[in-house]
Amino acid sequence: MKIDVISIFPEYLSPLNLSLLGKAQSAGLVDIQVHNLRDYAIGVHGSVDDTPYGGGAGMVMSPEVWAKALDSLMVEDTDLIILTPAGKQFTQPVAQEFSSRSHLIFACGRYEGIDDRIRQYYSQPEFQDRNIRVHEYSIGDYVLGGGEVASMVMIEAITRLIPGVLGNPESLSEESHNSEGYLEYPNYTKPAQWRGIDVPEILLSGNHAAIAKWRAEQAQLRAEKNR
Ligand code: 6GU
Repeated sequence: MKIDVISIFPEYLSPLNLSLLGKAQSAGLVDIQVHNLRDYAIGVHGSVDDTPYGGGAGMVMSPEVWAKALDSLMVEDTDLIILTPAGKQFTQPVAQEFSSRSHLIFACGRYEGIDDRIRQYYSQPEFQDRNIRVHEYSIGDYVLGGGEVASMVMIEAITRLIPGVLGNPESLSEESHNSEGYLEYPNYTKPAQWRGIDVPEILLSGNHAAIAKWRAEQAQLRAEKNR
């Protein structure tokens, strides 16, 4: 999978080279390229934004600058993901869907966001015919300073589902026991007693069926309490 990320703060995305994703890149499973939007700036001052039509606070990112960057990266079969708090909610099923795509572009907006004509332009039939799909995603109901952290959240959730990226693929089948897509039962490791608190007896029993049943019940209790 090829991933391009476009941002005015490319250094913000340097954690993408660490840990699991660093290894996945070295192994050739994922190729992540971060691009500086300022490299595509126009005009003598090299600005990437301007005041909003209709008035109001803040600045809007220029469609001309964004299109210069996007035109250079767009190929047949690309998913363009625009990060915005006004986007659709990113969830585990969405991560699953994107994990089998060949090319993702993450457009990280700052300020009041990217001129909406970028979404409109790349959604036109000529782009659909080239299998270019445009999406707007949010990672949750709160406002971040920009799309950079949101893009990293999405990239981590998506790439760990690519076959070969996780060291232990059993972690994935454990997760799939739950429709929401993640582990919900409480976990314990040694020591069996710590600061006066015991690990639940059943987990020491070696009775795998009973342990599975207990974990399912605990997951249910937790979901009722926290969701
Ligand atoms: Cl994608 N962007 C921003 N700026 N804030 C967010 C978000 C995205 N998702 C949740 N909050």
